Amino acid sequence: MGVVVKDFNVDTVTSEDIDRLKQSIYRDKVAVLRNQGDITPEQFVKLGHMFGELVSYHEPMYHHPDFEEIFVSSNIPEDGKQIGVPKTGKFWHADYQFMPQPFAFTIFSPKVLPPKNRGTFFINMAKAYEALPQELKDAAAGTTSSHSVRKFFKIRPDDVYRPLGEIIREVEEHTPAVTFPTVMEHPVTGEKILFISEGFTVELHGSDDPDLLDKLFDATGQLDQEFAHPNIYQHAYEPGDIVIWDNRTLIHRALHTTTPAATVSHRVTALDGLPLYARAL
Ligand code: 7UC
Ligand code: FE
Repeated sequence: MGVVVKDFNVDTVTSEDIDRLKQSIYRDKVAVLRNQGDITPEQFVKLGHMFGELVSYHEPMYHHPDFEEIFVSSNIPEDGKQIGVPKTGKFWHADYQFMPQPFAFTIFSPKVLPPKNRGTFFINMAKAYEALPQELKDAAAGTTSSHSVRKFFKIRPDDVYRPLGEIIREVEEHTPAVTFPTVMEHPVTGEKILFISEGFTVELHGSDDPDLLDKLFDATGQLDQEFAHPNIYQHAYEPGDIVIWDNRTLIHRALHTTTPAATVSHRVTALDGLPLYARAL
């Protein structure tokens, strides 16, 4: 899946190049920029800005100490201090699916790769929709789904000794669940996307089948604990890769490492000025 770019240089790339790259990501869903191992955090932010308006993560504990636009996932402390958050994204999701404006592009830069199990699982939810049996397509049509961060909101250092009820209330107040059409049309490609994920989608409205959401998770491969479902694509990283994907169409899940090997990654996330979807289906 996707395209590979071999001679990318953030300092010489033109806006026409970026436009072509964006179009190929809408179409092919993933682009890999090779040999970017020397990119600085500053250049990484610059790259992000070329794709659109960058959005900093709503919880500051994820921010890079010098660049708040960079979301840091790390399990190795620097000078005894935790930077970013460990073990992020180990569940099926689209980034910011629980927010009013989910991102158009996720730009991901693995910094320290574990020796084994380096990569991310993806499911293309346009293809997954296409592959559904007709009765599930019919059942999903015209329904809406709600998405929340509540199952995967990480306790912050300052939350120690706070009552859980108070934290839960705060999460619901700051990040109330959002509702989108269950099936939506991609604003660029016109594809039909099933916009649900097992990690963030908490409810489906407008169906008389209380099990419909679970049936959709199951049929699209999101309940497969062996990751053998034909919809699941395992993308492997090479050192120096930057991977950019269409966050409207792909859901993803961090790979489970069986050993607690060091892993560090940076990401920036961009809006593209287009609506999340062209129309509800
Ligand atoms: O800690 C995490 O796994 C972060 C997750 C709840 N949100 C990532 C995102 O961009 O939506
Ligand atoms: Fe993610």
